[in-house]
Amino acid sequence: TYPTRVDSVGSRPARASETPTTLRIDAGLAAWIADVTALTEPSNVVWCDGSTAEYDLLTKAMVAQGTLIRLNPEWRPNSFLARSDPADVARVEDRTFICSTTEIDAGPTNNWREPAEMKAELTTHFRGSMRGRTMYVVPFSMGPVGGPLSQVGVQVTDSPYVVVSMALMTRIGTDVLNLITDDAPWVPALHSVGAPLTPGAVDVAWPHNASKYIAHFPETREIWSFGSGYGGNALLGKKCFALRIASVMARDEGWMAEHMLLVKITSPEGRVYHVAAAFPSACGKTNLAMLKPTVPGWKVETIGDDIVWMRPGPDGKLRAINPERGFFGVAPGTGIETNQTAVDTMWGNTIFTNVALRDDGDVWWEGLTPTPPAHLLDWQGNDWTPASSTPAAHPNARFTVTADQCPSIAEEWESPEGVVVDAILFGGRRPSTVPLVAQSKNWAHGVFVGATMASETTAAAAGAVGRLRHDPFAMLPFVGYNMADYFQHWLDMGDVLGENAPPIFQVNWFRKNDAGSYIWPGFSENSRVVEWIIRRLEGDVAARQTPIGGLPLVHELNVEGLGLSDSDVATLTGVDKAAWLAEADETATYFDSLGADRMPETLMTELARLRAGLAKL
Ligand code: GTP
Ligand code: SPV
Ligand code: MN
Repeated sequence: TYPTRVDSVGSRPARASETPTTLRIDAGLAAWIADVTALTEPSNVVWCDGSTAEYDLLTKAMVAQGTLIRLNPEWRPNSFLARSDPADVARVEDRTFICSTTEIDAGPTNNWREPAEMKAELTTHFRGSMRGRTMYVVPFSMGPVGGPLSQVGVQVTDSPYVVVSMALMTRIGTDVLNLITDDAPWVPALHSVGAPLTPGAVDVAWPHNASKYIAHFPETREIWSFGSGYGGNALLGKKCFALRIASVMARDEGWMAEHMLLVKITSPEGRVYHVAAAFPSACGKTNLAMLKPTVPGWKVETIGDDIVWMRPGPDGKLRAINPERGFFGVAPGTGIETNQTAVDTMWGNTIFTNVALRDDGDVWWEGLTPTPPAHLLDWQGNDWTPASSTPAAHPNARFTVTADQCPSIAEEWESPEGVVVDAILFGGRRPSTVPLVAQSKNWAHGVFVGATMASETTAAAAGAVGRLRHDPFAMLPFVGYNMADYFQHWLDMGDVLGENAPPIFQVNWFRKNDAGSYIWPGFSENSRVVEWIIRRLEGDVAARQTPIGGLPLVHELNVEGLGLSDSDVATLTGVDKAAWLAEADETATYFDSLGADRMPETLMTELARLRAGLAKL
């Protein structure tokens, strides 16, 4: 290793020649760092080595500066609370851009800007944007370092909060730097909070800029992010690289980058299966990834909770890795009764963002425990009591922690070659229409089900919550190219996989009754659905074939002891003809909006089949 330079190099702008001399730095990387340094004018440059000493130094500095609050080490060792600016609390989809050369390649679902124009506009924002701040150079790997399915990038950022978050969420440091050579592709990821400091000025706890841009250049595989310090806007390895840029790489190279969890399931007979599941943001991926089954004999272990990269292996089977190193999980609703495993994971070494602070120096949020403490400081630092009318934690409050602390982590979670995917699940928040579980008829029908997914919006993105919207494959905000082309890529992967293509299932934990309450208990009880799915893979249970897929026979779905009425079970396992006909009409309109000339014929045929099948019911 080499000494990390945390000392200031003075008030003049740093020069790129001031890179560590003990390390071999790729010339292309050095040139990029020189350009970025000249553009953003930081007061010093730090090459991050990913060491514990570096992490500790950064957290200490942030505590002194006010960005982090150290939690009581008795309850939560080496853990911190960050309170973001109230105007910077979630992904900003309306400020997220796909800058392909032609607009059609960004598809109708993304905001598009012409690349040169966007770079010109952003250059004016980045000019001098790091004045008075330190610029950190963070080499990171998505996936195990050097793995055959892994990819590397370098994030430059002026946010130490982003550096420590990247350290938890990705593999950062010197061994990654060694992989960056002029003949190996790497993704430059430029980030600034956009809040230059004038000499003598006092910094704020959470600097950001009202003008935000999350820009992607898919053809040149570059990311430029300006103005936000939060989550998916700023930790550029995550949604920006591992989904938006990687989806383009995957299309070009014959693999898949998906918004999915990944679990290992062991049946009571000891047979092992791996299941990947795509649910939209804040729709239950982390919870299913850490499922504690209530059904005796079943075991679920965690591999990933948000992103999966999949590629056909030498044996022709689909192999998947979790490209991340940690979890950036939703705090509210995550508690001892719903996800004990997550609670156990964050025993220490955790960064909490926008949760409430207890008087004893620990954290709290809605749903952590059944009874709120009598007094808290809310996510903005204001006094809060159970009588308060606002939530103590922001609805998109998050915990950031490495996956190796998770008690349910599978031993193969870092396997560089990945695990074989035995089934794929699609789900979302659907108060009506969609049953608890349905098995797609075949790959093409499964792709149709993925393409027609819809879900209620959540606090994970800025904007209205609870609005039903199309969210194909849970990838609406994350596909880096034309949506119809992305559907075609899924169909093409089915052709490549042939008989190795894993069966596809649709699930819905969020069906509501007329009174507006969830019918299905969810959480640990989702293991009953997992059991049915695995039994289908094994051919042990039958399915009732319907136009929307194979549904459980009522007596074969284990609902024992749940207190569900016969009509509840009928709702969960039935086909509501009128609702599905309306859904089909809605799908036709949606497909049309994606470009009739570009939409794969196969999916139009699936839609026609659905309508014909429903008509006969
Ligand atoms: P992102 O990290 O934003 O991609 O979210 P995610 O898909 O990982 O969602 P997560 O598992 O964090 O769950 C989000 C919210 O949904 C939490 O408040 C959970 O408590 C709630 N939730 C998860 N699973 C279930 C379920 O089975 N039933 C119900 N009713 N709520 C659930
Ligand atoms: C999501 O919104 O899907 C997340 C959180 O997982 S973020 O990293 O902010 O994208
Ligand atoms: Mn997510």
